[in-house]
Amino acid sequence: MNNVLAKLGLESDNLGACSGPDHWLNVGGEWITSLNPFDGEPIARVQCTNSGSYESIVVQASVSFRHWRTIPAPKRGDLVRDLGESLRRLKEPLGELISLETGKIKAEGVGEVQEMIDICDFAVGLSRQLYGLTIASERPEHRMSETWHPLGPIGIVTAFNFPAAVWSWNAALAAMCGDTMIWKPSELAPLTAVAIQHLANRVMADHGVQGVFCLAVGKGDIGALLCADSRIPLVSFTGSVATGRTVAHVVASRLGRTILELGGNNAIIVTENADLDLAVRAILFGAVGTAGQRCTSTRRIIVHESVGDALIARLVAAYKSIVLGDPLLPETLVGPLITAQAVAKMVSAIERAVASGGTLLTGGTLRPDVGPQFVEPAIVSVPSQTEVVREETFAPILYVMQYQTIEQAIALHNDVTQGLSSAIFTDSLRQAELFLSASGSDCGIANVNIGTSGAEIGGAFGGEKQTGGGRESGSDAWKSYMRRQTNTVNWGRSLPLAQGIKFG
Ligand code: UN1
Repeated sequence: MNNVLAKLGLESDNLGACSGPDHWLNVGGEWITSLNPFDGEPIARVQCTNSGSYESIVVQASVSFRHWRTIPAPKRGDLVRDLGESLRRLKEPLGELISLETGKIKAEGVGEVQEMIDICDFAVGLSRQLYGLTIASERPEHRMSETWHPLGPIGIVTAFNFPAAVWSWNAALAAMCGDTMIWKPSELAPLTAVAIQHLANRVMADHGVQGVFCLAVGKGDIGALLCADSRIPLVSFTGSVATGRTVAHVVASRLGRTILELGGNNAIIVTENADLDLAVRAILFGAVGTAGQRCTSTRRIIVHESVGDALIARLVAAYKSIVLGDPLLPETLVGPLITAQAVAKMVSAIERAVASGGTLLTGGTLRPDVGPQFVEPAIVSVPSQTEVVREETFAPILYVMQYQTIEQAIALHNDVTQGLSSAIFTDSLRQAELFLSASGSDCGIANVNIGTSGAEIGGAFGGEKQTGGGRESGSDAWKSYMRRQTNTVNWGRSLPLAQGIKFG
């Protein structure tokens, strides 16, 4: 069996995926094999949840919720603190497993675990800050306030590319808020989920609770059950726009809530006075980091025509030095794409971009000599924002367009259906502030002189338009995991009605 699985306490190559410490095996569904995208070899098999075991998981999460919601929030924070501590201890092997299963380089795998640790710390702090407002009542001897209560057992559906951090953004906050949860991970990264569930099981056992964190490995069928299940008041979904639309529709039809983190088509504007050294480094990380498979990856560059050629020359030179290879080796900068279909989509997008007038400046070559799912990151210069440029292709393709005026750049920037992350590189205060103003970027995240990816957990993460409007992680995103109650207390001896109504 693989060494890293043993380091994470997973004793077998055949893992049942489960809800709690007693249910590791016999979850009843089909077995799926987690493949290493680097060489296409199997890592281990995981058993999916079937509809029967799904039912017992939801019952467990519902029963556990009734107890968990009564535990004071700072005490719930203790559990999240211990989750963070175990992640600190297992940062290296868990980061390695993420790298093995998703193909992202190890530095990014370990970075993802750090992101989990950070959100746990954040949630622990928040566990003493679930503040509600007090409101001035219009009636004498009355007091109004807002109280935040736990919401229920929630559903968390995550994607392959951040198989751990995105769960933790939801899970650390939800657990601290008093919710229990059922996690449906991507079927492309089930092992990472099993390892994390294993760790969560131990933390829950140490605290004498169960069913706060539950896992239901499966394909779309399990996601569909969660969306249709009226016992689940909130479904947090990360994935494609197309699936997100179905999730929104199904959950809304039972009047449930969603948090949607869907596609991005993130651009960087590089102005005539930008620091090109900074811009090139940020673009490289944004466009080829995680092999272009972040929802925050940089996909479009909108550069002022006076510096366009200089920027392109530097980017092409930087791309030539990219080392493709085994994600676990320290010298590797870019690993494989997740599947053969992802490779095919990248190749076809480049072909379409070229067919619609684009010029392939570098990359795009298949590299079977490195591994079956390797393609060199590509830069394509395009004369205008054609259809393919407006689509999100989950691969390292960078489209470059040139502009003349900042207004034109912002218009191009916003002329896509997605609205997740954005950036401007400029030394002009006016241009920077314009980009951040109401007439600037229409995205949920807008940065100045840093790239589109690699957000810190302290801010609310999410985007507008077809990105879905959800917010996770920092700031006041915790409010989505709770229900708000407006309380009016009459401590006097009369019963004045609001709006001055006299009744009887
Ligand atoms: C994602 O790609 O789904 O900002 C999340 C970033 C990371 C999270 C990406 N902190 O790039």
